[in-house]
Amino acid sequence: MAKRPAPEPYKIKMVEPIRLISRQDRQKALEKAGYNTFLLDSQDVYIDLLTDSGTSAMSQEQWSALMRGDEAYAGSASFYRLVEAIKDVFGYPLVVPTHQGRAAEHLFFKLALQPGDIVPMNMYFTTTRHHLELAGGIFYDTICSQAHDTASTFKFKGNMDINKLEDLYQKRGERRFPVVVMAPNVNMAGGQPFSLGNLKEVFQWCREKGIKLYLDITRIAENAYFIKTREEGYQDKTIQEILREICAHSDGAWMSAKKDGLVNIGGFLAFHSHEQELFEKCRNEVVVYEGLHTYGGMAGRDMDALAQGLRDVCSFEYLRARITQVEYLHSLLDENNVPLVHPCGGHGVFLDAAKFLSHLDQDEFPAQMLAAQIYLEGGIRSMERGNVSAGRDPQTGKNRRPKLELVRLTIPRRVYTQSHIEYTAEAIVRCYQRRDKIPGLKFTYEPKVLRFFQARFCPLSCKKD
Ligand code: PM9
Repeated sequence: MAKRPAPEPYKIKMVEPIRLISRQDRQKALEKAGYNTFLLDSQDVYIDLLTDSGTSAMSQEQWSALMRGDEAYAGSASFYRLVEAIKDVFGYPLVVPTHQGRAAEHLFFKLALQPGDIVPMNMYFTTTRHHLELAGGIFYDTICSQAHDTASTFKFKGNMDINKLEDLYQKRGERRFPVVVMAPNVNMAGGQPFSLGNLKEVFQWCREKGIKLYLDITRIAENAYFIKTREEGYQDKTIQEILREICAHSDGAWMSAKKDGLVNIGGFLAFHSHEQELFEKCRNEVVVYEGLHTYGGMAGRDMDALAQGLRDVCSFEYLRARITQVEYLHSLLDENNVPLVHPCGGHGVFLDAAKFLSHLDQDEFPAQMLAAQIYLEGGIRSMERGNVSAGRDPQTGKNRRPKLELVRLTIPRRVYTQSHIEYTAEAIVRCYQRRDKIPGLKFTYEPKVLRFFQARFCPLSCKKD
């Protein structure tokens, strides 16, 4: 039987109404949105599991911090409080704020890469790879093979495969190999963590070769929870100690603060002191795209809310309640034999759409259609993470057909209750029971860049071409 989540270390002070519209209206909303859950209006959504990005509920300490926001254009006190928090929690002394994660990625790759550089990562993330490629870099996936197998129960599927890295390094030819990027709780792999043991090995490998190691610390606290609960030797360490140990094995990082920062908007780049040169370049360039280097696109109040959010997220009791809630949904679905990514990840439950809709070809976009059907069934919004998200190969023009064809049920932090989770599981089980009757999709509109955000589709049987 599914294990009840750990009770939350907080109670609810303010509520936001939600409503379930009729099935007929959901069908109309779906057609209007071109079968793309990104194009649904939030007023037509009952339970919104599209993303954990910018959707957290803030704590009373964060709301109080918001009121302290210093909105000075230059040298805002809120900026210094943010720098202090980043230094305390992660140990990085040099900070460049940005309005969100992709802005940090843009600056980092633009300034750290030269065209033709090779950049290995533990799997890709959509915006990360896009900015890496815009800067002329060449992305390589060097994550461990277990990450591509939804049934593998390996505890650290976010680990980098050192042999793949070494192989790539040996075969690089004339190309530069300046930086390796590792992300904790790898999003596209199902929210899967890396181990500190693996990170240390990669860091050592990079040091020996004079290569930098940067982290995308967007979901670092959730990875730290898995290190504490799964990796030998870390049970007695605090989350903050683990966070400091992770960051000590890197040259710097960027963060989309909209996830583990527990805020609705924000991001930053952060560096250890030996990276002064790259820090200076980013600090110079941020004024072109984001704003002055002491706000980088964020309001003073947002920087204060983030400074507090980074301190809040270090609570083990909070992380345990959050992750056991996600695990509860995973167990309810697993008990009903719904095909899933195993083991359960940190920020959501990932359905294996290739197995769920095994009668569809990957170019009939099973994950896209499954997300649409989950909305139709229960007013629940989820997200495709498969062939549509992966885009087309620029060389061949063909769909990339990634190994993972997933639907992500992303759980916002501190937002939904146990009955919302149970309702969600029941709706998905009903979809699973009628899976044979679900058809595939075809594009009616396909954007050239990050197509999953705005693409439109219709069922294969529809007349539009
Ligand atoms: N992630 C997510 O829903 C939001 C938009 S993309 C569908 O998972 C990582 C690991 C992310 C991420 C965003 C970004 C970009 C960088 N790295 O959204 O620009 O998961 O703040 O961050 C999303 P921003």
